[in-house]
Amino acid sequence: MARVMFDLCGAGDERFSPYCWRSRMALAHKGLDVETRATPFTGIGQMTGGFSRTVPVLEDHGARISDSFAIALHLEETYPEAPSLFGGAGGRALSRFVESWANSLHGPILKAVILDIHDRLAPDDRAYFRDSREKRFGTTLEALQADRETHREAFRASLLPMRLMLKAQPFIGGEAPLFADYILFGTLQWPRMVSDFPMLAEGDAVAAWFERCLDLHDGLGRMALRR
Ligand SMILES: N[C@@H](CCC(=O)N[C@@H](CS)C(=O)NCC(=O)O)C(=O)O
Repeated sequence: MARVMFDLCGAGDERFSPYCWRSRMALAHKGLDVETRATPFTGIGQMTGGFSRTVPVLEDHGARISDSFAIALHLEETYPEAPSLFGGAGGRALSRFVESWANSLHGPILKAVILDIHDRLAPDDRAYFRDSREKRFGTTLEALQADRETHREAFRASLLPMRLMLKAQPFIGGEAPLFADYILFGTLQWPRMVSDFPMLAEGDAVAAWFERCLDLHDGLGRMALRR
């Protein structure tokens, strides 16, 4: 296979990285086959030959790209005949805003499921994850997740712009999804893949949009292995 994506994995091969999901969906949108290579946190540097400290990394016929947005730009430029990920320069620029906004949701999500993420990891990754995240937050994973309802409430309140937008159109891209949808989809697929703690409220228009996204590309997101 000439196209390989290094994809973060849990101990049971769960693929849960929000950024990797953005790239998986972008590749599917373009109709491109890819071998996704299971990559633990502690294997990223070595498996990518020192190229990147983060995943996703895409190898595409000799090109090597890290960063999910850069991967989408590469796909758009390299495969212009396939369905567009941005719908033009304006859409590309606006997607940067969606990226920043979606990334701002990662704090409350992470705190709500941080111990669940830890528990999905292989032993080496568990030690690395606990050490690096406890240093970052200055407290234990247990203490962070103990307050998960509060973090979830903050997260749900932050979704208001999306909720209001969905009154006018079914996707951020309009009538059909664009990369901007995959950005937020990745953000929400992350807790779904590692935790039974539902981040979205039943009956929320954002939950309905997320369900639509799970069905895209032959149910790529819905069929992903969860343990
Ligand atoms: N801006 C990057 C962020 C990638 C990123 O932070 N990936 C995480 C996985 S979700 C990672 O590789 N973390 C490595 C680590 O924490 O050591 C992107 O959009 O791809």
